[in-house]
Amino acid sequence: MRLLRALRPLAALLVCGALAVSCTEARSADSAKSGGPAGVAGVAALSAHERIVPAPASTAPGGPGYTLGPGTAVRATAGSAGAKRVAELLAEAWRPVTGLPLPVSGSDAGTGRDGLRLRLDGNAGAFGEEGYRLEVDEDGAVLTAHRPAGLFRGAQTLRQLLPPARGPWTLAGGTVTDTPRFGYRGAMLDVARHFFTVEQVKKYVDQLALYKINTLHLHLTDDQGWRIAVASRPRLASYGGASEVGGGPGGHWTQEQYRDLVAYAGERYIEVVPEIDVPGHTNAALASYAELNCNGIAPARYTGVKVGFSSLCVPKEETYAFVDDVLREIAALTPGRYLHIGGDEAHSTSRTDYRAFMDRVQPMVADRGKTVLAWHQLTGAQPAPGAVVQYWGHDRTTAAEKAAVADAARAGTKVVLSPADRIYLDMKYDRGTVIGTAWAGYVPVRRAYEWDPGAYLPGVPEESVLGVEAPLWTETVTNGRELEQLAFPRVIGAAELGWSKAAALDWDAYRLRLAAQGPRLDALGVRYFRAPDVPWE
Ligand code: NGO
Repeated sequence: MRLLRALRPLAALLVCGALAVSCTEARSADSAKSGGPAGVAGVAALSAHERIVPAPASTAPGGPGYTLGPGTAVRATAGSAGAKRVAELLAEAWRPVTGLPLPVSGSDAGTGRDGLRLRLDGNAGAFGEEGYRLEVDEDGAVLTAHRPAGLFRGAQTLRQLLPPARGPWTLAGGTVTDTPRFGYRGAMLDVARHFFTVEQVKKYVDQLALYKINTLHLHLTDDQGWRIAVASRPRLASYGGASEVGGGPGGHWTQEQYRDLVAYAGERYIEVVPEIDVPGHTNAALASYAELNCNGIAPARYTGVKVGFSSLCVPKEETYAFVDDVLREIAALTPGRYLHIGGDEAHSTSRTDYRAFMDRVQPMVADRGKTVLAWHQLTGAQPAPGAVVQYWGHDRTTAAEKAAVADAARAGTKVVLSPADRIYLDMKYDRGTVIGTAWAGYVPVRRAYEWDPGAYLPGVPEESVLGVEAPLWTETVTNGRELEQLAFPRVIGAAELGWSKAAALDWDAYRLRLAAQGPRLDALGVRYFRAPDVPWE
């Protein structure tokens, strides 16, 4: 058995190379068979490369690996501020746990391979924006990418190759070559139902980054609170932000705080998508400015959890001056491509009004140089050319509603998949879960993982799928611990669905690899749910 194990890296190399199959695929299938539901023993048998989540496109383990020591430095391609920053972030992640100095240098001059080298290679275009190659041998590690984002993703693989909590700090030897399946791999946080501080969101950003998530969608406004300062409409934040579900004090971010958060995410190559939900889900705005109401009377602030009762006044010109003010300021705060305009559950807006509203508002997004993202109800209007819709239906969603999304996809609209009964992180895991809701049913870890985004929605082929996003709505979530309990481990599965090739998605293998993440999550202080369907070590 031991001999077999020792020969496995070599066999994997030969087989993967000869048959031109992904080594990860071959090895996953192998571990699924040998480990199967064997549980904890199966987890212990996993090699360092087999533990990487999301599963890389290909791995070829081999050789003794490199042990970090007091002399280890991290060197980045000369002249690239991006590469140097990735090197710094890697060293910052490792210093506390290893106690090593890990000096960073912005020059990779010299051909020596000692220590860690982060290389940008202008000829490595095949890696695209986020792909990378990581080679580790006894002298050190060389990480190569075409773009700094690829170095950052590869640095997360490096982090996962290091033991989570105890030395010797040996990086497993071998090569990982990796590119993502989808370009959009998101998580959403609703900071409107309950307010979260920038520090809390940064912590979440750090946790998401380790699993190669590249998009953070922030649901900034809803009936219960408006969380971002808008200079031209100050009452939105000062009044509309001072409430939340349950009657707490709420809160809002200044534009400076928001910029800081966006920059923090940006350094981790996570694009922030701000959402201003219109025309429904707008009670906080309607309460702040009376003229936005058709009857000119501002309603009281709202702290309950009902949906679908509020609407901006579609026929009034004031509405568009308001939306334009808000979108102008939010666009100016957004280096990213998208402005999310919500559009869900506008039950108090007539169909005709909804269409008229979207016809006016979508061009405003384009005028600010941004692309429209909206919940899939936008297909009830005319999605603008280039608009992206976010599908949040579930198994019981009507065929007609699904068909409308398929029709839009056929007409060129791209789709982000967030099926509620799969990756809504606010759904309870099971009947024992205390926080969360269950309107779309319970979502155990297995259910959250076992679906293929490329073949999920009838009539929406893989080419139309931009990627996946796991939303966390916070009607019941009031603090960081509850957030982590619901998000982890399911958001890790969403990250893998977005990154790993379809052939690598296999529950029996994944549950072992996920279990192997337990000690790493423990070391990072992530308060994850020890789901019963995963054989945690
Ligand atoms: C729905 C609704 C939200 C809720 C959420 C709760 C969408 C897109 N609109 O999802 O307002 O908070 O469910 O799970």
